[in-house]
Amino acid sequence: MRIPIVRDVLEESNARAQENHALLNKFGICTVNLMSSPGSGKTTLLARTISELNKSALRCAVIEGDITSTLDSERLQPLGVPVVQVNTDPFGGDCHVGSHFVQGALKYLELDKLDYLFIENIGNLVCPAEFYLGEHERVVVLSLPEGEDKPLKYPLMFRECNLCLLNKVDLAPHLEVSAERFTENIHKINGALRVISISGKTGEGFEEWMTWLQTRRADHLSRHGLKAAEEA
Ligand SMILES: Nc1nc2c(ncn2[C@@H]2O[C@H](COP(=O)(O)OP(=O)(O)OP(=O)(O)O)[C@@H](O)[C@H]2O)c(=O)[nH]1
Ligand SMILES: [Mg+2]
Repeated sequence: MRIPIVRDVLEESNARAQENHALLNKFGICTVNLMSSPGSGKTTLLARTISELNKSALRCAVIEGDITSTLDSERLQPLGVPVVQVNTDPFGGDCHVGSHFVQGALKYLELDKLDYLFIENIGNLVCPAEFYLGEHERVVVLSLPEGEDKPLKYPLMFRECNLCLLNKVDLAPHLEVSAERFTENIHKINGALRVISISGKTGEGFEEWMTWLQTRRADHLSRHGLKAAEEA
């Protein structure tokens, strides 16, 4: 009897991710996978980020990942942008968004009308880092109340991302933590990881974050010889 062995358990997942990537490139949509522990402030950051991008006439959509509930999608509804909720609970309750979920969600979006797609991954500082979804940018949100040791204890996320948003800096006066120690620990894991101190609540750091997003989109469009959606 022959027993088939899947050589790479991620093979199937990566194949879906590559398909997503090709589709997103075709439409020139800069796609950002936002990852963090539960409650670091992803949805709060997203709401303010989308409002800011909309002011510059940049069109956004969101794929909201949660094990269960539509709570975060409902919070984003007032922004009036397309939001697709993916729940993993009916399919085994995975603790991360999978590339097949993204592939399914993309079918609900008008891709020719988008400049940015944000994927809010499921709150979890470990598993989401392991799965490529076809995104262009991987951003980890780490908030001050979580403690300075987190990059040392959960290193993969910090190795895999190309930006860290150090969030809730408005709380610094009330906490016994040091923003410098956070950055030191992040850089012990990944010396090249850019860190932006930010507050989704007060808007501190948003100028730098907006510049980063717009620069990355411009780089990505030019690197792939792509046209923005409105020119395609
Ligand atoms: N003080 C302060 N509170 C914040 C900030 N950002 C978010 N919060 C609060 O932190 C809590 C969690 O924020 P969310 O935006 O729901 O966090 P999340 O990462 O989306 O959470 P999950 O989707 O459940 O993983 C809420 O009570 C927010 O109001 C911030 O910059 N400063
Ligand atoms: Mg959220």
